[in-house]
Amino acid sequence: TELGVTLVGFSGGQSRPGTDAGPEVLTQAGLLTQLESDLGYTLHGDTHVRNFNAYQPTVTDRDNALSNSSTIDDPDVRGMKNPRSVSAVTEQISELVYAQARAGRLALTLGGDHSIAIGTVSGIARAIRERADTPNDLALIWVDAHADINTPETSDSGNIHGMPVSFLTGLATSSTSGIFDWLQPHHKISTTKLVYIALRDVDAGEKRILRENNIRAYSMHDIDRHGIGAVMDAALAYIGTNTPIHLSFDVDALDPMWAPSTGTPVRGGLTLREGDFICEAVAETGQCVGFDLVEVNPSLSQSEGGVGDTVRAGVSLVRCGLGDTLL
Ligand code: DIR
Ligand code: MN
Ligand code: MN
Ligand code: MN
Repeated sequence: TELGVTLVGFSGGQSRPGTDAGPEVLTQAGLLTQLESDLGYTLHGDTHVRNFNAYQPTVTDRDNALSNSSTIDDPDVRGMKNPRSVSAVTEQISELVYAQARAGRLALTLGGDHSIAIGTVSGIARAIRERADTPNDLALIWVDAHADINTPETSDSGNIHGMPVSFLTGLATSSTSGIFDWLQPHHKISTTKLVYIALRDVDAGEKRILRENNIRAYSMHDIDRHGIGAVMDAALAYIGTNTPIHLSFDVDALDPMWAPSTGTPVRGGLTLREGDFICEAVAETGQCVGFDLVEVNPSLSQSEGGVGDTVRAGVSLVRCGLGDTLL
């Protein structure tokens, strides 16, 4: 099978340095080699990590152009931090991932912070609309402690990694030049095609958005009550067959016991087996067209061995999502 790989070294969607090194530590652990030798994938795309932190957006604003600053002059807009940088980087990712998905390849993206999903999901949604073998629009399964559906106006942090789903669904829009004005209708997904799993830290404004738009969400409470097997059955039944699926997995969906090296850990999360099961269940459908693993930050570790634990968990999640089976 053909795999389109995109390795995104980027941390500008949040404020803690180090998550740009996620793809490096995952590949150093042998992830891509395992996908080739154990799972039989043929790899396409750039298998070297691209440093998107160094990517300079074109600054058209005259005040910014006059600045002598050596760093990107990227002032806040509507409270968003690094808006031009995140917009430019995700636009690039969207084109790269679009090309992989358009060619019929399963698009694997390693992040990087979760803002990069503005690029991955938009690129795949667009490719799926053009592909004759995929009659239905893309569905999105978002596995995360957080809903990442703040609009710039509901966000307390201003971090764009807490907003990707609002831009992808059109709940947030921007017509400011250079700030997500590249997002077209063909890049977007319907809120009816969105399913959350493992939520447990959702902002008040986000809860209102989920409720008002009747968005399908399975929290940790639902997983405790019904078990991960029943939750995945319900999630996949809601999406239906013949619908391509993108799985965007934030490693902080796992309990910090399994994945401590991440920017915003929240206790009370998934066990490693529950996380692997989610990925296995999506792989089993045969409908998976895209997979992101994001927010692995090797600079952060609460305990000795925490980075190694997190990387091993990440490798396991990707293997399971790409069809590795236990027997
Ligand atoms: C919070 C945290 N809801 C925010 N979001 C995180 O900043 O909007 N997402 N950590 O992964
Ligand atoms: Mn996230
Ligand atoms: Mn199609
Ligand atoms: Mn998260």
